[in-house]
Amino acid sequence: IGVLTAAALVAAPAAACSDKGSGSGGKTRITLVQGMAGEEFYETMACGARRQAAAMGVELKVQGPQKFDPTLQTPIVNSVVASRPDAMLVAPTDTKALIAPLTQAKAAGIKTVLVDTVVDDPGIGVSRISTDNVKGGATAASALAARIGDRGKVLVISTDPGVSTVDARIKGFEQEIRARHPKVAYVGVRYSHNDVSEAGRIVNAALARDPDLAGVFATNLNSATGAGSALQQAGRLGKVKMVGFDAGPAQVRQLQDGVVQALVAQLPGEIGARGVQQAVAAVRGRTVTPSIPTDATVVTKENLARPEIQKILYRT
Ligand code: T6T
Repeated sequence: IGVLTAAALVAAPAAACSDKGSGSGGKTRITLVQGMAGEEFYETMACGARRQAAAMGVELKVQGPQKFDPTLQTPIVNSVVASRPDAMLVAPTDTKALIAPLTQAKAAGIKTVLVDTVVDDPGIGVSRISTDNVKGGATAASALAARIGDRGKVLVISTDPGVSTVDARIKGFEQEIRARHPKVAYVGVRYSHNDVSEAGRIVNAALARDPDLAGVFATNLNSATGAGSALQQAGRLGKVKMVGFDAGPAQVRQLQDGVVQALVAQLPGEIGARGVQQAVAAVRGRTVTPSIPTDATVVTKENLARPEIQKILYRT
């Protein structure tokens, strides 16, 4: 796990994403359906996609549900399909619930690229672009084990079962703990429904049940924000170590404040940019890459100031 640079991509530095649209003059029309609107991971992805679309002269629209919820995302996908773009970039919020609407998209001839998350139907998505989340989960496990002296109880906080990315992170975490950290006791996973307050309540309940809890792995932005705040409020800083996935502004603050000891940062801007490239290739009948893994990087208080790390922090 390191930092990947791709010369073919338009750089999307951590500065503000000013170009909010790529115009409507381009012939190829693409829509990005985010997992959730306004959330730093997906906004950074949108920014990368917008820049790439502008560079390639194609039109890009961005939409997303207010919550990470398949019942809210499905009608958005349906309305995008009804508007007949040439291609769609989609981050499905559930591995099963989004199969039907995405099958409709396919039947309508809309080229679909899956960005970040996937569905359980291999026939959906001409290309799938995402972090290697199993590897990312394993990386989180090693980072947490190292900070707790390789012993003690560890808890995982995730969003909901059926979200491909976080499920894969849990899998990688569990595999790594079982294979290489015999004195670390995995106490299991609790689901926050991607709600910050619920993640906090889970940590409080875990501390009451296991006062000797040694570590927490929070599998995404909201899980980490809530879990970190709860540890801070409980006065358990330094006693309970935490590793989070993703690197939004709240996570970076928690890292600086010593609430969190390490973050596994993804490259959402690159996922968005590559998504546009693949969508355009599919629409133009060019070679499409079915699966593109993007890299992840461990961010710590020690390496935070480095320019290559600053560059990958998520934008607001
Ligand atoms: O971790 C990302 C994304 O990869 C995941 O699929 C859902 O949660 C995030 O958007 C962060 O909150």
